[in-house]
Amino acid sequence: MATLNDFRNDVKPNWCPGCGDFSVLSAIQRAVANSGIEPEQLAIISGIGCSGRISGYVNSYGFHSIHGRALPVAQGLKMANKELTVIASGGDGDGFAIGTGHTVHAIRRNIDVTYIVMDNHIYGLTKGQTSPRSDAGFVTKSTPKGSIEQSISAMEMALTVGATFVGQSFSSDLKGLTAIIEAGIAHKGFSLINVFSPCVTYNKINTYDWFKENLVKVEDIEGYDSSNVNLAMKTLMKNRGLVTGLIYQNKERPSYQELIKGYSDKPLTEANLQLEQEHFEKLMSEFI
Ligand SMILES: Cc1ncc(C[n+]2csc(CCOP(=O)(O)OP(=O)(O)O)c2C)c(N)n1
Ligand code: SF4
Repeated sequence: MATLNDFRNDVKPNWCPGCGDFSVLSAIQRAVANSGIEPEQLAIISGIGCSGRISGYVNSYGFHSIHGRALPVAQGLKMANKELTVIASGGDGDGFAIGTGHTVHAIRRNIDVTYIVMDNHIYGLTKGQTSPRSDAGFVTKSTPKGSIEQSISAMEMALTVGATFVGQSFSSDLKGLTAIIEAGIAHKGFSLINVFSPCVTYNKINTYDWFKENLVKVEDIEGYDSSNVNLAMKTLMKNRGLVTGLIYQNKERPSYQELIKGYSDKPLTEANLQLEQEHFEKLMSEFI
């Protein structure tokens, strides 16, 4: 059985020292090892951004796709080879700005993919512009007088479009982060995991200390029930979305693949998809 070491490779991350993304990398490697997955059974599909580099740092299949497009690639891959564990990943810009449309539809479609967002409330790779997750008033090179836009309430949005798994975590909490990724992988359907992952170089507001002061753990909320969507929404709204842990899970709703009638028992990559000659000729006769 593969261990944590089997998911490490020789590529040295070029993230800034202290970047929150190091913990996300470590948590993914721990979570897949704990889940009994082998490197050849895993694919990590990332978008573009500092966070997007993560697919190159794990010893598994990987694809560093394009900005905001990790999810279409990840969903296509999972549909074609259902035996693979597919993890999609990227930044808050990737998932909640340019890729928002894909995020919303992937959530409601519910294909069995685990989506990990490294949310630093800023665009890191392009050297520090306001992201849709930046708070109103946030000062950057792109908003020198402070952002006049409201930040997107990503977790609330996920609940309203029918999410079956919504979790949040923090880079400083390696144990909690590993556990929520394991739970996301085990979930039969789409899991959205937003990780507060500080950018130490460009975001001097939402620092490790800032998150420590502001985050509330669902385990510490008396009577919290992660199967209650109304409670999940209420708790998020009350705490400005700054809630960590398993926020919501619906174990009843079948995944997209389970709903497709006649969906191949085998991965499509192994199934015989060739048309019989007779069917082919019948089809062609309609056009010729
Ligand atoms: C289609 C397209 N538009 C814009 C860019 C420029 N670009 C690269 S990364 C990025 C945003 C990075 O922010 P985020 O997704 O939050 O990731 P981070 O770098 O913070 O991890 C942008 C706008 C691009 N590469 N491709
Ligand atoms: S710029 Fe920010 S997000 Fe990018 S590697 Fe450095 S600390 Fe991390």
